[in-house]
Amino acid sequence: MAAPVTPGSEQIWLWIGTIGMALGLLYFLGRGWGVKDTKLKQFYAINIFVTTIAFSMYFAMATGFGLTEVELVDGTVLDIYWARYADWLFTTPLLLLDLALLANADRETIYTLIGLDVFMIATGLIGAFAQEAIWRIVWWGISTGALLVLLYVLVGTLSAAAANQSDAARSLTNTLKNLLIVLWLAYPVVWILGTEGTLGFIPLYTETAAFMVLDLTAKVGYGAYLLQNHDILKSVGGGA
Ligand code: RET
Repeated sequence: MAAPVTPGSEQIWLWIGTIGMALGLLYFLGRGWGVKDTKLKQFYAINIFVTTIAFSMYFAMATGFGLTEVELVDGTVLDIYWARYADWLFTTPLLLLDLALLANADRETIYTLIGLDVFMIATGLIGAFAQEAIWRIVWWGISTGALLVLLYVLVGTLSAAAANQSDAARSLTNTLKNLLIVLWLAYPVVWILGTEGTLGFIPLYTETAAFMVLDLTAKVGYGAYLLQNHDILKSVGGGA
């Protein structure tokens, strides 16, 4: 086991992320508290899970537990926040589930999306720990390929579902889909330009800030926007 590593000046962003996720969690808990409708409840439950996981992983990173060092074959030492992958491994499938349930996607499609998503995060994690720059970039390519297939399947699923959705549900689905595509595509860009990619374009300080803004928008922003629409969420999949 590597010696403990202390976070550098990027720690400030990790604390802001921790507080932001805690506030998001409290907001979802507060709003979801008295909800009786079972469909609506499941959306609250998903977003409460997402912010709970993210809060704990941000806390782990801010306090140094979620950080380790990876030594490359050329002797370079990288600070790697492994806790990000633990967060994403569980939260990204849940965020996809929000959209899939809204579109009333079938079980096979949901499993396909989740399978691709887990593969994407797992291969990204391998990339983050690979000891040769070239293999890091190759794993990044594999993970990004999975992301592109995932987005392709998602767009196809959502457009097929559109025919059976109310106008309001379709428009909410579209807004969330566009938000998801833009945000999720930014992750591999930050990764490859940041410390993980070893190309040295973005320092760890800036990279940490960028991931924090993306994480808060993709979790709290996206969830809060979704949960503004109680009437639509109650009527998902037909019925009242
Ligand atoms: C990694 C590794 C490099 C290649 C790709 C990646 C994709 C990450 C994504 C993460 C999404 C996270 C979200 C978090 C919510 O808070 C793992 C960076 C493609 C898409 C939405």
